[in-house]
Amino acid sequence: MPPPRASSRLRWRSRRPLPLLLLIALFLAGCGGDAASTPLARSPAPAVPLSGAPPTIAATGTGGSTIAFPPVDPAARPTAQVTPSRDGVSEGVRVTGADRWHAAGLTGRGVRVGVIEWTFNETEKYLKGAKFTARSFRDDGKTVITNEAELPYGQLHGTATATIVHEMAPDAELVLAVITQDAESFTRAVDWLTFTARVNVISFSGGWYSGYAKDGTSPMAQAVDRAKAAGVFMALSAGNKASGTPGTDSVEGHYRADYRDSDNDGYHDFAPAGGGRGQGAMTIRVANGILKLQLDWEGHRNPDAAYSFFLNDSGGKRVAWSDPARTSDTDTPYAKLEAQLPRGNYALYIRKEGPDTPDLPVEMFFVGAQFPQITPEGSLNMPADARGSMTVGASNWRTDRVEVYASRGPTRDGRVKPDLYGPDCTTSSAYSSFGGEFCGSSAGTPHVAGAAALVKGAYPQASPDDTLAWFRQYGKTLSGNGLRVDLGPLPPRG
Ligand SMILES: [Ca+2]
Repeated sequence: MPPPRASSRLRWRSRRPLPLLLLIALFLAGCGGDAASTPLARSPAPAVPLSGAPPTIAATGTGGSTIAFPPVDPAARPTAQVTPSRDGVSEGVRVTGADRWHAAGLTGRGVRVGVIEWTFNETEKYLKGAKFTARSFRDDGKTVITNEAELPYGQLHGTATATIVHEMAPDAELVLAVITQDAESFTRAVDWLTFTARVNVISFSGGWYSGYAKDGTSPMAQAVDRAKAAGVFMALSAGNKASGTPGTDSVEGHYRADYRDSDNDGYHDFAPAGGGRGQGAMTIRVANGILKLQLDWEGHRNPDAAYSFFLNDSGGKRVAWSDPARTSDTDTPYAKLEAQLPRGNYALYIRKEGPDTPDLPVEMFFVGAQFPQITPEGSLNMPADARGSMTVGASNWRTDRVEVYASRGPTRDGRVKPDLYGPDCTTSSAYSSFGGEFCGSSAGTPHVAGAAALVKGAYPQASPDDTLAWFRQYGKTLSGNGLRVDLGPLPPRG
């Protein structure tokens, strides 16, 4: 059995074997079939009574009702002095002030949180004391998967995220939804959690990188919008693809450019860092483990265009090349490569296929390599681009700095993302037995989801935009320009 991964984020000096990370839109065929699930009993949410005072917060999100939160005294919020965890509970509970809400009896009781993932393993060990049910959106109905090939983040990732939600909102009821790598299963899971399980919050630490327009129009994004319109706070991870250059410890990232072949050698000109004449190839460093590359050319708009890419070794020999792929729901073309190559330098070439393919924007996401040229802008995954998404980036709990690898917007239609940051590199009971921290937006997202559950428990009338407005009022401004989730002062008793 391979060693479990202690982090959702891949690092250059990763332990062997390099675990799979998501990137992938491996659109598996024929996903369908609902499995049986445990019926959910709905319980009323006890509320902290609203005092009837004038509104102090205006919702600033898109749509949604606005309620009047009672005034609170910001000075009543003590400065958290957070030290590393000694009990396995995430430092994020104390960083965000959730511990103070717990002490006041605000624990998310009566709130239901959906957590979406590819498997939930060892829940009996790590979700002890939590109230939860599980539902499968796989053909085989399983909720516990051990085949690593089906798991973009490994076996414990889902349980680790659910554990953070539980630690943040210990009396919230969890509904664990197991999906496949086909994005269509995500869409079904969101609709079921929203309209059948009737959750109040959804947490999803994952996403897709290719095959869809990153402008909030994909089927996944539409499902997110439906959920939000129905009152669900959608906490979705932004991803960790804003780094991945040599000299960093990150081996995942994003490159984007307009295709250009000014020297007519048949290959995309990679612009050198200092400007000047482009080069026909980019020399990338491949790490140990599995290399995953995906190339998009806005195929949803250009279904007849085709691009491909390949890698040459240092001797000029072609050693790996892309395969054409299409999404299962929208039939959008893209190109992908998954390979295991010896660690070292390789020349990456991108070219157009066929005389009718115009010059289009090309975008590549990579895992298991480092690129000398990267594009942090637009490095979001999907459906973090959704209008209804409360997109969460990673900020380090110790420093309150935005992580250099934290994926960012804008979306292709120019909207700012992420909406919030959540603490990462926190202690995780699921991962700590292996000596690791839980880093990346996968860790930040369930902290935000759990915080949203606490607000919802205190203010059952709060819409998703109301909850976001609460966080915008009381969140901590980060160095690196972002807002880290914080519960803020205790709601007044009235
Ligand atoms: Ca060229």
